[in-house]
Amino acid sequence: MKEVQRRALILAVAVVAIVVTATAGYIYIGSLSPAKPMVTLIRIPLGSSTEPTGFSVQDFQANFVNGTYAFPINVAVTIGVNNSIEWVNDDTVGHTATALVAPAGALKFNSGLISEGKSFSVTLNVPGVYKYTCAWHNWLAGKITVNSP
Ligand SMILES: [Cu+2]
Repeated sequence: MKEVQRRALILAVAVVAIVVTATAGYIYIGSLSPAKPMVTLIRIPLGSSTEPTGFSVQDFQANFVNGTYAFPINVAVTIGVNNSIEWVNDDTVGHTATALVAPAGALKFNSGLISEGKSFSVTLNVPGVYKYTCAWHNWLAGKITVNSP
């Protein structure tokens, strides 16, 4: 083998070794950082405190929990287990995210008052259906489905 060919071969082997090492290192370092939980945002729009036409608090109180509630639930999200919901209050008055329905074994979350511009988040560890409302404005209701792993 000529000297030039020999040097070219050594160089090629060195380049391959560097690329393989860098790639393996990158994959290894990536595996060290745990998967970040997904966060689903629910924004509470400006003007949400105004009661919409057609809303009936009697209908809400009688039927929301048991499932025959006639008023539309505008927020419906589906997430994976151990993922989070974050409510952001874009309104000028405070609201809450108060669970009235939760799967067996799950805590019913309750944000307390989320002031203007503030947010509240909850991580849901039990699969199933959650239904929540604003304690002050019951038309601000939503349904969260947490899928089984
Ligand atoms: Cu409210």
